[in-house]
Amino acid sequence: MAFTLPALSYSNDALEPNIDAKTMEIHHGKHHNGYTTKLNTSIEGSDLENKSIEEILKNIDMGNAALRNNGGGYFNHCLFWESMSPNGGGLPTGSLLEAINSAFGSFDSFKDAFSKAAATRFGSGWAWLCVHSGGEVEVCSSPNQDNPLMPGVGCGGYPILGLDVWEHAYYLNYQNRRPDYINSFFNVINWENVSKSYNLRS
Ligand code: MN3
Repeated sequence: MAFTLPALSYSNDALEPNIDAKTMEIHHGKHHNGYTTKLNTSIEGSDLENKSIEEILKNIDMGNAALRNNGGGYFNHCLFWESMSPNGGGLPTGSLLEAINSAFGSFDSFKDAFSKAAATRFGSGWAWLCVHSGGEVEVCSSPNQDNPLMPGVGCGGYPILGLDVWEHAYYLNYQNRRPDYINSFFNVINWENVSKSYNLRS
């Protein structure tokens, strides 16, 4: 089974002014579509065709650049779209909020740690909130299209929230102001989806 580009559950302009419509159109329709097509090419005719993307990434040969970049790019952007909502922002609730408070002391301290991970990732990459089995949460970041499911990357947990800090994710609207983009991301975080993923993986 070939992987397919998932449709967005909101329109390209739904996240404005935090994420502009043109960026969403190009990011989803061109960049994510490109990773999807190249992922399919890289697994064509191999036994990976029948594996889930999680299984592929967990067992990946990090020397296989085409699979690493495009498999990572496919998974990361799927999570990114689900990490946002036009009705997002605010604070998580329930067991996820408890886990965040337990790990960071407060939601504001978590926001600082996540924002710092995103702001200090040199060049292109991602910031993550991950859950470990048992429910502990941790923040980490990774370069390029790597993610913590891959061997030896990040904190080794399961990513439940991801922020793309490649310039293609924000440059049209924010130019060099990555910290402003990071701050705006918090206005659209879909905590309902992140909580669902937390409950599933903890
Ligand atoms: Mn991207």
